[in-house]
Amino acid sequence: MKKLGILAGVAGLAITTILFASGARSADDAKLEQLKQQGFARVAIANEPPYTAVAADGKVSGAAPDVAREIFKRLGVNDIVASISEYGAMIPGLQAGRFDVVTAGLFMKPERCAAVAYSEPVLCDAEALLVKKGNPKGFKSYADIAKDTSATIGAPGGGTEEKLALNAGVPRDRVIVVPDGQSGLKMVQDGRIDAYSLPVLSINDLIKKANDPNLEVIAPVQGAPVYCDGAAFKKGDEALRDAYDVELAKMKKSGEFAKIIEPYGFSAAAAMSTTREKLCSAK
Ligand code: 6CS
Repeated sequence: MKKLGILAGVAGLAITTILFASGARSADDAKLEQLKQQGFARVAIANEPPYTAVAADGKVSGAAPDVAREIFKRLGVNDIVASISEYGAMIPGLQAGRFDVVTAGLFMKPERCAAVAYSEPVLCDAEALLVKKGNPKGFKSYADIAKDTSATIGAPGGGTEEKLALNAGVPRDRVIVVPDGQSGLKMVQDGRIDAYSLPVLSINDLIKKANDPNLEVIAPVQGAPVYCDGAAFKKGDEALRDAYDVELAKMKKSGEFAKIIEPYGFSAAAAMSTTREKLCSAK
């Protein structure tokens, strides 16, 4: 996957140079033209169902890549090629040119909006905690975890839940970076952490598959906002982002957007009830 990414990057550079030399396109269209010539868009995902998923045979699915695949097809880019990344590495990877876009449920927040060019909203969700059955420590919020000096919480590195826990006052040494959902589940089952936090739909997917009667979901986490993601493009690729938004808006209007994301449990109405502008200016 990595080698393909490097080859694609070199090919992309060559194509962009030819397009500029031919004067065929403005800088704005060059990126989309490059992706068309390349034949695919390199997307960053986390492999966190139902947002993103990679099957044993390598097939990529999940609400975010499925929306992206359909939109890129409409833009003349035939496919997507996915690389799995930790949330905290997605924006640096995008800025370094390792991905063309992040389609992973990377929630819009002001600090991220300053670093990337987000599309309009796609997937919205609240936050949840996975705990032992009976919620023995009575957690309802990140502040509850902060108050209990013996409590530990697991969360994705560079992820929203890690930030929420730290901002609620949980000390750094009690916020444990967990690489993926399966690890977080196991750590709660083994009592190595008291809670594991992901968005509601991700935790629900984990607990359904675990089929373990000794686990419980606390959702929504009190005091935590409902977030929405968007496809995240590199600053400078706003023309590509705008072209993406045109197709996204058409799909929202026609009902095709709902047809893709709602079987995964997401609400099209929630994404259509807000905007990038509102989400990027949220306090
Ligand atoms: O945007 C984020 O940081 C969070 N989004 C998802 C879909 N899962 C966890 C991650 O922390």
